[in-house]
Amino acid sequence: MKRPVRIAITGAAGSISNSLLFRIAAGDMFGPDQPVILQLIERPEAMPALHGMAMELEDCAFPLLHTVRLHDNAEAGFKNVHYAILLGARPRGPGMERKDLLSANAEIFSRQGRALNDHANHDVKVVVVGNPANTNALIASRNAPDLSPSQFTAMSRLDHNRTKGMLANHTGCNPTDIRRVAVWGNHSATQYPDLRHAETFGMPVFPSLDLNWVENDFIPRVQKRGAEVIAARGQSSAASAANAVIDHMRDWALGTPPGDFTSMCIVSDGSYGVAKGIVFSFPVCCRYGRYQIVQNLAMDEASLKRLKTTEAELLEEKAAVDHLLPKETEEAHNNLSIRLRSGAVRYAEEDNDDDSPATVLRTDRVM
Ligand code: NAX
Repeated sequence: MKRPVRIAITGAAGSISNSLLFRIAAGDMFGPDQPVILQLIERPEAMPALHGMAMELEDCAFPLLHTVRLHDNAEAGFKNVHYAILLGARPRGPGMERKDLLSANAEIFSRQGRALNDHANHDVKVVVVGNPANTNALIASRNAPDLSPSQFTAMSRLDHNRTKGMLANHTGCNPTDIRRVAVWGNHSATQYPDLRHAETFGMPVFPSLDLNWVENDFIPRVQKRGAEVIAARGQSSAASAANAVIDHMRDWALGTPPGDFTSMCIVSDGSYGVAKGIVFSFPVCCRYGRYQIVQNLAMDEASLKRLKTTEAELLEEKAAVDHLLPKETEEAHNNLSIRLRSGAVRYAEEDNDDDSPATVLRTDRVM
């Protein structure tokens, strides 16, 4: 059995987390031989609900769950973590303008970026899920001068999985028979779900698809799937979002399947002509805990136009928060060569404050 890894989760009493925590503790993220320490972070007013979730975790008696700690602040919650999953964000309130939403979140994510910089493991891998996820990830990354921008990602995996699911449904294939779908751009209605490189059973599928279905049915449906789910169930996607977080982190840490790629929102290095310094979803391959953008995919004019549309939206979001982005990290974000400093995961350091009141489950298991 391996030594445990530390995973921080913000917004841990929320809906996505309610599906996510139990799957992580069951071993779905990092495998059946990887024990986990969960460092759960919430707003002070949600701590009682979080305590209830910790009790339920304990009641599952998961063999891989080493310790659960509850925190009402990011600084303590990010201490020594190897992975950080940022779900908590300020939702859009009534009458709130887009720029108000961006600034409210800028406050949360700049603090969290600083806290990761100061307290997390130096190789921490971060995924931002809370919306607007791409720009929130950029804000966190820009506030972490000692970490590499390549350690910060935002989640487009739900969009990627939706793309695959809809293609599977349309063609009658099993999703495992589909490879090389991609999602480009912002996690918003401007995203571009791209089937042009997709394969079913190892053969290109695009030539056999009706272009009218792709352009007028499939693409808008993926782009607006979040709203479709809300309209149907009165709540936003939760279980599918949690599943996507599992897929995102697992592939980043353990690698994408040979011959396939996935989609991750990462700081752009200028590939495919995308502006540098924004967090943009690209097709990526992961190996040894690192990712690389898949290069040299043939892009037709219609695809490039869609990339420009979603890039314009991200540049606009960035402009709205630009005054909050520290200048000292601008250069590193505009001249990025994408590689992690190290793909190695260092395991949980011993620390001597495990008796703090934040620890609700301490098993002291021999692992
Ligand atoms: P919930 O409202 O159920 O839960 C959010 C939780 O975050 C709440 O418990 C709240 O107390 C907590 N929180 C807020 N600010 C915090 C802070 N500063 N520190 C710690 N905790 C904080 O939302 P849920 O359905 O779980 O969704 C979470 C986020 O994911 C939302 O922003 C949502 O828009 C976003 N989504 C992103 C998706 C993606 O693909 N990137 C898809 C699903 C989802 O819509």
